[in-house]
Amino acid sequence: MFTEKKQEIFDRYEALLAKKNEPADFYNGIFTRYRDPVLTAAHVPPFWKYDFDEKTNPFLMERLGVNAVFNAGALWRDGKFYLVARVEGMDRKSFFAVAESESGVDGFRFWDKPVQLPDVCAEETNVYDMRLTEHEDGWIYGVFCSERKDPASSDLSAAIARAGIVRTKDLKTWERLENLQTVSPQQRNVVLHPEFVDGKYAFYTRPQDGFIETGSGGGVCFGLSESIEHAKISEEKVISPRRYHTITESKNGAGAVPIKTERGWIHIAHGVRNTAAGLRYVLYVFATALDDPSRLIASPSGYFLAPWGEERVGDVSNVAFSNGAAVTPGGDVYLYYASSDTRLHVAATTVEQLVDYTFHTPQDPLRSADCVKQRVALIEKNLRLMRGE
Ligand code: M1P
Repeated sequence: MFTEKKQEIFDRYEALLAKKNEPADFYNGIFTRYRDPVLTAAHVPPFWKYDFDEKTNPFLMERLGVNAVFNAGALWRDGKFYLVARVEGMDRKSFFAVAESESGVDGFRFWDKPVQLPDVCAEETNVYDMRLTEHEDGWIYGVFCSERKDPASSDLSAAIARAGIVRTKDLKTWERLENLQTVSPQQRNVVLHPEFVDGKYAFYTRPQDGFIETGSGGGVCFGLSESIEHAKISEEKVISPRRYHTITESKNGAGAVPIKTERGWIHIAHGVRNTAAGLRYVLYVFATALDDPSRLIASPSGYFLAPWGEERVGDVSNVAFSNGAAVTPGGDVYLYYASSDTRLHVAATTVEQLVDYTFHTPQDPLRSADCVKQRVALIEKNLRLMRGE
């Protein structure tokens, strides 16, 4: 019974990993969605969860269950796709684990052991959402959220979020650097720019007054640091502001490492608005200038990707979130996005499509009256075309 059950567990796991993914029944001309998530809790190797010793686990129970696999940093290297995913145990603590695939849309297999970051701070309680930056200095950096309880508050849910920084050459050996210091008391969704700017390390930050609320934080910011080993930003300039009655009204945050194109740096970020049913997270796009990555040059209107169908439901429902995209030398882009803090999906597009979307989608005119004028102009143009005029 024990042996058969164990075999069944491994057979089911291998069948899941061998399952081919297919494009979903969805079209918008901007990206291709895929039918199945690329990583879920079921993709975690069984030997991370069960004790396979019949003497100590006669009922073959999961001893250390996994709740969810989601928000992943991404890289394409030497013909393979690598994800550093956020794996959340049933104990609510997250850790990082590397999964690799040949195709980028299916077959993601976790390496035998999760990442064990250097443990440098006893107060650090949770780590999550690593952005992977292949920097021109030759290192791969991982910038992630390092969270601890707020010692100044008696509220048990009061926490402090900071940006932790690690670096590696092979995703196996990780060196921990000092946490990023900024003027803002809290930081989440920090991304390292892949190139030096004015000879300095450049970061996208998201200042926030509290753990959940960004408060006076005006949006996604840009700041420079002389050093990466002792990263410190003394000035943060808003480059993608939050705006009233848009998808970024409550907050926003940088997502994937910006993609360099001939027209500018393309950023895929997230925007959050509040609703009677709670926060709604969607992905949106903006571009900054090649000669000055802090200068906004394009802001297509509205969201790029929102939770769709079953993606809308999960531990934190109505959330689409991304912290990683892999770009191949041929210009294919695989955007990894999580749905509802529960599982990870892929949306495939190309640099060419992203450039077209970013620079030819009209801007949000910010008022209903102007939005309807914008739409009527499109309708009239199409009606003329359809009439053959
Ligand atoms: O629960 C949704 C997301 O919430 C946070 O994002 P933000 O800091 O913008 O609110 C992150 O903790 C993220 O992990 C999570 O997916």
